[in-house]
Amino acid sequence: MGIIKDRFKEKADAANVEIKDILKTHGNKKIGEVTLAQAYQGMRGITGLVTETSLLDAQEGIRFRGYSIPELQQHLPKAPGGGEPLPEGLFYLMLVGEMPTEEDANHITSVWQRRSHVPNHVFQTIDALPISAHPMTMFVTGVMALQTESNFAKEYAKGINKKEYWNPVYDDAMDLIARLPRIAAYIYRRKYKNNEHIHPNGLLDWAGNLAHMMGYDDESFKELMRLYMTIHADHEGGNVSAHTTHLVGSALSDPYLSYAAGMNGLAGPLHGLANQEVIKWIFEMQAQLGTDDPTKEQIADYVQKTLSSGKVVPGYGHAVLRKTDPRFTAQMEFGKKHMADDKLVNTVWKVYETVPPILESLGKVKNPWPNVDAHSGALLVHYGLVEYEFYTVLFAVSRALGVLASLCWDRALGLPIERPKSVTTDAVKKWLDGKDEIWE
Ligand code: CMX
Repeated sequence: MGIIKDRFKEKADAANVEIKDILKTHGNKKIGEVTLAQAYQGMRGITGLVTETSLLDAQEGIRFRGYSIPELQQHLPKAPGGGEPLPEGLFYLMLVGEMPTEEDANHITSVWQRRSHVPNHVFQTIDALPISAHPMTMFVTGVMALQTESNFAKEYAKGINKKEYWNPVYDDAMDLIARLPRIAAYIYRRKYKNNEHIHPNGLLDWAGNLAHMMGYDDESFKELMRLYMTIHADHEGGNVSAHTTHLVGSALSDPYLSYAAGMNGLAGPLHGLANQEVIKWIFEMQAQLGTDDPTKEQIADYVQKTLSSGKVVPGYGHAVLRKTDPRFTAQMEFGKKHMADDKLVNTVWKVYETVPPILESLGKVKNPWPNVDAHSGALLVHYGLVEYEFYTVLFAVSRALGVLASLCWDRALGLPIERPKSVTTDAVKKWLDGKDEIWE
């Protein structure tokens, strides 16, 4: 087996023993209570999942295996001469549970380089879609076409022992992550750059190579990609993309099917598609106001217009977070370092000063602060990546790191098929009348 695979298996075996012991002694302890409102309103705040790779705190933000984003920026290995973390290192941290050495991160870079070949039928399948198709449609279609390569599906068909499920799932996760930059870049060049493609550079790291294949060879853009791929990777288990990947995987659908399902969820405007919506919203505001440098007063008026037409302000609010998203702050720091005078980036900062008090004044928005999607687009536009419909594809490439590391853990821990209980309103009414107790 490979070095990383061995380390992962060792950790998973130890965790299995520990979890068995916890469940034997404490399995009947209550972890919370569920209210009727929670059942009707998106299951907010119900603790009902185990995801090992990261944990979200409403006030502080995400921690990956205990490390906050600034701590990741400090401790994760960097590309030579670079200042931002290598996503390879974050993947190692999420998978193995320990901070990687530079050698570990470089090892993953070379493994992903080796596994990055994308068979031709994947490109042909993408090419069969009209050029007008949304990049996320092309992306998920490409991933589905790649499912022909699943080791897990082949091994399952042969009758693999359930104790071994984790092994081909691990291989599928590594293969899939390795291949995603090529698929993403292909879609970008097909849709926006006259179908003129750029070969991978075997000397570059995973995110650097993605930038290169898209046609962005500026070193600071590569740094942005490393940061972007790191901060979008995971946000504990309950968000739509992570939960869907986990849920579909629990039916033993292979990692390609599970990840594609999760990314269909990421493509929703209340989740990952919000990153395109933010820039679309700002571009529309600029067009309506006739300026690329709106004042805070003009922005406030535009926000009110958005709200009064029954729309959300994209990039603001969160189901769990109750403070400015540290992923927003990390991007703001990047903006200050690399493009402090950029007008669009400055507009994003002015929006940040304007929107929270307005949302707060509505009295119903639980979190008026910006999330990760409020900032990312403006940084991309700075480098010329103005095609905002593509942004969610970048999010999806990054999100693979978290959801596929989690899927490896799901199978290594032998987690069962997920099947929570649902009820009908009729049953609820009977239960409230004391006539039905079957689901108490
Ligand atoms: N603009 C306007 N209204 C908002 C709002 C926003 N940014 N955020 C929340 N609200 C509204 C909700 O629509 C809801 O209104 P109704 O009661 O009329 O339906 C009310 O405030 C309460 O919602 P909430 O409990 O604060 O938020 P939810 O947990 O239901 O939803 C989220 C969270 C992210 C979907 C929501 O804040 C939103 O729609 N934000 C804009 C879209 C966005 O940026 N999504 C990206 C999230 C990050 C990611 O996953 O990538």
